[in-house]
Amino acid sequence: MLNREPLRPITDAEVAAYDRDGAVLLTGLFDADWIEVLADAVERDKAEPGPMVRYNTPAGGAGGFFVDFQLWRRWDGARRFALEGPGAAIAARMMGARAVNYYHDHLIVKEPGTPERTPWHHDQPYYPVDGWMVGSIWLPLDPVPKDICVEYIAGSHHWGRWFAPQYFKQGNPELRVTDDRFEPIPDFQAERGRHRLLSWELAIGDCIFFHGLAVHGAPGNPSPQGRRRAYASRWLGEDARYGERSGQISPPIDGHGLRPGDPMDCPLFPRVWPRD
Ligand SMILES: O=C(O)CCC(=O)C(=O)O
Repeated sequence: MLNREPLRPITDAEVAAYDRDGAVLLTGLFDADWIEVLADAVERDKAEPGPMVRYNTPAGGAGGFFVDFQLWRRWDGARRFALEGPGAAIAARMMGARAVNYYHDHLIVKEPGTPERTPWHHDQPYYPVDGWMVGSIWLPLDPVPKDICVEYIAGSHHWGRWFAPQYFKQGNPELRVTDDRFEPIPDFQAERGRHRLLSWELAIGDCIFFHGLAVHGAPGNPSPQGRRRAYASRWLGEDARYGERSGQISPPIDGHGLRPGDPMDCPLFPRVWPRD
């Protein structure tokens, strides 16, 4: 069953944990049929990637760290997920939003044997988006043991800091995008012992909801068994505005026609909540 609403109510305690920590595990919200539908879109995309694809494993390297965006614009299952799935209701509830627009999707696959980490970062500095209601659903398409789950620094979304974005590929070159708020990102891997880190084991149908300013990073997937396919979707509440940026935003979505200060509402970022 492709559920349109979450399979169970989201509790006040889960919303409070999100507000406090910036990331929370939400168990059992998606029917397994959604995972199959998305997995089909993912396999199609891997065979025929989009124009923003990134291969983050060096040529000839073990495993494969594959990243792509905007599957929902090309593959029917991902489109249905964005427009008809329970994500809109989840995002509205978690962000306390009256209205939600779909921003984009971000596929992150780590094939078995992938050593590369996802570097520490937070998402909103990559986007030309200002506002507080910026949230993601990180939905794995494979069961995720805790030791390869994304890790979040609890409370980091409240720091009021914006770290300069970096590419995920080896060496982590910075994107050439500027904003007065940006500062170089500290070496959170070296100082991980100084923070409260959150990560979980996830079963099929579970997801993590996290804030656009929550600092996170992820281990590789070094085990020879088990893929780690994650379908992340980005959702914006009514306070999100198109922000002035110069340089390389990511993903580089253009053709929307928005100007600085505009609500993030247009056919490329469609209104998905409330439902018609
Ligand atoms: O899945 C990962 O390795 C990282 C996910 C991530 O960085 C994101 O969804 O923003």
